[in-house]
Formats: sequence, C-alpha cells, structure tokens
Amino acid sequence: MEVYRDIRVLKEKVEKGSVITIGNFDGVHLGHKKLLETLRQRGKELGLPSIVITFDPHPLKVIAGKCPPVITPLIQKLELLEELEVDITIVTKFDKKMASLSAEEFIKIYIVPLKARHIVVGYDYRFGKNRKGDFNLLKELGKEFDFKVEQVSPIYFKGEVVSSTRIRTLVQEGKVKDVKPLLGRYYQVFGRVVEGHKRGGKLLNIPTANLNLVDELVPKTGVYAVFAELKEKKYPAVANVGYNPTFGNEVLSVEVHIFDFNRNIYGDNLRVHFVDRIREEKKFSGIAELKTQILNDIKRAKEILKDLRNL
Ligand code: RBF
Ligand code: MG
Repeated sequence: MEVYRDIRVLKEKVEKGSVITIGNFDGVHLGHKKLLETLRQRGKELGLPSIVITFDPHPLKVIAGKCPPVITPLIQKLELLEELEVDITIVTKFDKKMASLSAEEFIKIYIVPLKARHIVVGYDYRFGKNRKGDFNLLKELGKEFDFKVEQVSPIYFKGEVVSSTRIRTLVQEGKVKDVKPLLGRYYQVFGRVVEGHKRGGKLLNIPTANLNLVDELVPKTGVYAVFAELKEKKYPAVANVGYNPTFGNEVLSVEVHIFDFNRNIYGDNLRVHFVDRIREEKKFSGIAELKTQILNDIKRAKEILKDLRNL
C-alpha cells in the first residue's frame, strides 16, 4: 500500500481512473472491513486502483475542539488498511479550511482530480460543511462527474450495529472480551517500554514493563489477561491498568508482566492484546497482600490464555 499526504502527486497513478472510499475508519472494525472488501472487489473488477481517503487529525478535533478517544491511532490504521489490500491511502490534513468546504467543493477538489469512477460509502456517511453531503448528493454529483456510488449496509452483531462508538464504550467499560467479535481482533494498545517505579522487580519480585502509550483509548482500570507482542512474537502475560492505589500513585499506568520472561526490554515497543478482564484494581493493606493477589491473577491469566493459540 502506498500512503500519501497530498492528492497532487497521484496524477499518473489515476490516469485511467480510480475507486474511492472516504471516511475515518476509526477502529477498522467489521463494518469497515466489509466496506473495504467491497472497495477492493470493485477495484479488481474495473482494473483500477483502490483509494482510501482518510483524515488526520480526526475532523471532530478541528470542528468541535475535541473528539472521542481514537481506537486505532493513524499508524495502526494504516497497518490494518494495508492488510486489507488497499492500494493507496491518502491521509488528508483536516484543518479549518477543509472543514469549511461545502460537499460540492470537497468533491471537486478531492474526488474529481482522482478520476473517481466508483465511490463506496458507509450506510451513515456524511461529508462537507454542516454534513450536508450524503449518498443522494453523491449520486447527483456522480451524474455530472461520471462516477457511480455504492452504499454498504452495516454489519450487525447480537442485534446491534457494529460501530466505533459501540467499541469505544465497551473498551471504556473494560469489556474487552465483547470487543473482539466487533473488531475481528483483540483490542490492542501500543507503546514504548519506559522506566516505572522500579518496585515490581525489587519489592514484589514480579517485574513489569511500563508502557508509554501511543493510544488514547485505554481499557477501564483493572487487571487483564493479555498477549504481549514484542518484535512480532506474542507472549502470554497479565496487565494492570490503573493508579496502583496501594502505593498512592496519581498517574494512570499500563504495566505488563510477561510470564517466564526475564529480558531487559527498556526502549522496546510493545503491543498489548487485551483478551479478558480479571478484576478491579484494589488498594491493599500491604505488599504481601498485593503480592498474593497478583500471584492469583497470574494463575487466572494463564488459565484464560492457555487454550488460545491463535489471535
Ligand atoms: N497495584 C495496586 O495498587 N492494586 C492492585 O490491585 C494491583 N494489581 C496488580 C495486578 C497485576 C497483575 C500487576 C502486574 C500489578 C498490579 N498492581 C496493583 C500494580 C503494582 O502496584 C505495581 O506493579 C508495582 O507497584 C510496581 O509498579
Ligand atoms: Mg488502540
């Protein structure tokens, strides 16, 4: 997959036309996957490159000043789009100027120069100033600029639409197990291993890797069975998301204890795949009590993870 920040460099690649979708695709969940699979198919049928136009930062950050925590940071979103065999992704800077474009202007500036022949959009797609642009307007513009428009219906799971909002809520409630069927993978966060309080090794004899996260969306505080991924290898592990109330810390930390592992991984990048939540984080009356509990957590996590070979 090729990634561009600017549509102007794309001239030769779209000489014969292109198939396009536009959206945030936060989470790249099953609904998005269905849409992107449709895009890939149409590209193949028409012999044209498939193009995803996405935005950075999130449009709501610019329009409303804030937006919900992102499920998939840009770097992960690009990885997932690549896995889905998108040919080209254009990461468009979303700024005030962009936000002020009418739906028609947006199409004229971004879609027409890419010689779109087919546009695929989600069931609830809106675009342009005040969200005036929708499927019907796209179809009208398609007559003028010679592209077809296709709308992809949502995916349902247990009677409800699979959406980024639903996924965010579940993660924030700690229901990571319920998120997997919506994402088609475990919810994951990514970060660099940094120095923590250095209590884990010395005080408890349970070394943990402290993460400096890239992600904004962190599961509810608590203890989780996870897979820790380091240089493309996955290790069963247990994670604590929280404030370590036993020690009265004030900042949220994400710590991972990898089983039977004693390498120094400071500075390495670690990806955490959340499998299931084990319990709430608690304030213990002493180190011995905390340690007994953590040893139990480790046992429980090992049980949860032992039959899960494939992610
Ligand atoms: N700290 C707490 O104050 N309360 C907890 O319930 C708690 N649970 C933990 C569970 C696991 C599996 C791990 C690895 C750590 C936990 N911690 C908890 C964090 C512990 O205080 C921390 O690892 C040390 O302070 C070292 O930073
Ligand atoms: Mg994430």
